[in-house]
This record gives sequence, structure tokens and C-alpha cells, in this order.
Amino acid sequence: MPTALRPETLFISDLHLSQDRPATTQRFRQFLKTRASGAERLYILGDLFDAWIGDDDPTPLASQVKTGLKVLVDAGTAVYFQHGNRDFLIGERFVRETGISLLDDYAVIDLYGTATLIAHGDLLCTDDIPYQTARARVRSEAWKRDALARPLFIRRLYARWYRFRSQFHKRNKSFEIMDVNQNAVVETMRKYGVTRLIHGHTHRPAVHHLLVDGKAAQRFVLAEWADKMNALSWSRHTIRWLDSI
Ligand SMILES: [Mn+2]
Repeated sequence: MPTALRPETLFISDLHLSQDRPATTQRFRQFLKTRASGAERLYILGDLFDAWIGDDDPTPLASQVKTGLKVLVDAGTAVYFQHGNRDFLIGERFVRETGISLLDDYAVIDLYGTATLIAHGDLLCTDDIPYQTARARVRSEAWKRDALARPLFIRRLYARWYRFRSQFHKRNKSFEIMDVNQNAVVETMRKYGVTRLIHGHTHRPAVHHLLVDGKAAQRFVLAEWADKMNALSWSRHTIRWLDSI
């Protein structure tokens, strides 16, 4: 008999795991072994990795993370993943090797009786038009297939260039442009028929209260893992922001 799972659902995003920040990887592995272990569900809302150039990239970081996730899944926790803008090339092989479930860019889940929309969040940043244009291009099946057909060393160089360029562009964009657009939030929540949204991406943790068609609604924004773990813990009667295991 497997041990009973805690009726707890965890949400994390924006860990930006990379070989350059081993402490964050360590924290994540610890999180998987402690808090996440025994929780019934773990949702990873994108940007688990700072860069992902394909499931065939044989780095120690990739294998450590895959092993950690597989151990958790095998012990009974259901793990769900949505692509972020940094790790949208995570594919079928990663899914097969870990046992996680890949969700669409928008997914409605039943969170202890309330329909809840979850997303990475970048699609809501509609004021950043150059970003949305580039996003549409790189998310096409043709672009992904071409990219993944290139040798690993080329993909590695491209990822480095992409990170550099994204840092450069960010410096020239205003704070507002890089946040979600309020109309996009309301329209999206209306489209999916929800009054609760959980997302990451902006690295601006908060709970926002708003109205969707006259109904009280909330938008939960997850925090990044720059120097500590950050998770949102949900159970039937409690919502908690966790920043230590
Ligand atoms: Mn992101």
C-alpha cells in the first residue's frame, strides 16, 4: 500500500535552473524530497529551466532534475508541467522519462471545488508586441522541428545568444510593458469561465483582486526562485505562500 498522500496541491514556477546556479538546483531537489513528497499534486507553471535546448541534451543538471521528478511521480504525487518561455522545447521524451504530464498553455483545473485557470503567464503580456511576435514564431511546430534538428552545439550557442539578447531587451522595456495586460487577464478569465487564475513569468508575486463580469475574482502570481524556494500551497481550507521547506 502506498503511503496516503496529503490533500495539498503545490504550485511553483520560474526556478530558472541552470548549471551556473547549483544552489537553486539543490533547493529544488530538496523541495522534491521534502515538501512535494506526499503532496497529491505539484504544478510547475513554466521556466523550470533557464534554458532548454532539447530533451537530448545530456547535462548533469537535466538528469538530476529528471531523476528527482521521477522519484516523486513514482511515489504517487501527480506532477504537471506547463511550458515557460525558456523551456518550451521540453518534449515527449522528458515527459516519458519523468512520468510528469504536460499541459496546454492554458489549463483549467479543479482546485478543491473551484475551477482554476493556470498558465505560465507570458501570453498575458500583450503590451510587449515584439515579444509576442517572436513567441508566435518560435512556438510553431515547423520552427521547433528545425531547431531540434540542429546539432547540440549550435543549439547551445543559440541559447546563449537568446539569453544575452533577452537581457538586453529587458533593460530597454518599461516596467508596465513587461507586466500582464489587465484586459487580457479579464478576457482570458472570461473565456475560460473562471474567477481564479494562477500564473508566474512576471516575477512579481502578489494576489490581485479584480472583477470578471461583476464577479469577484483573484489572480495569484507566483514568485521566482532567485535566492530561495517559493511555492504556493493549496489545500481545502488553507492557502499558504511557502518560502522555506
Ligand atoms: Mn517566463
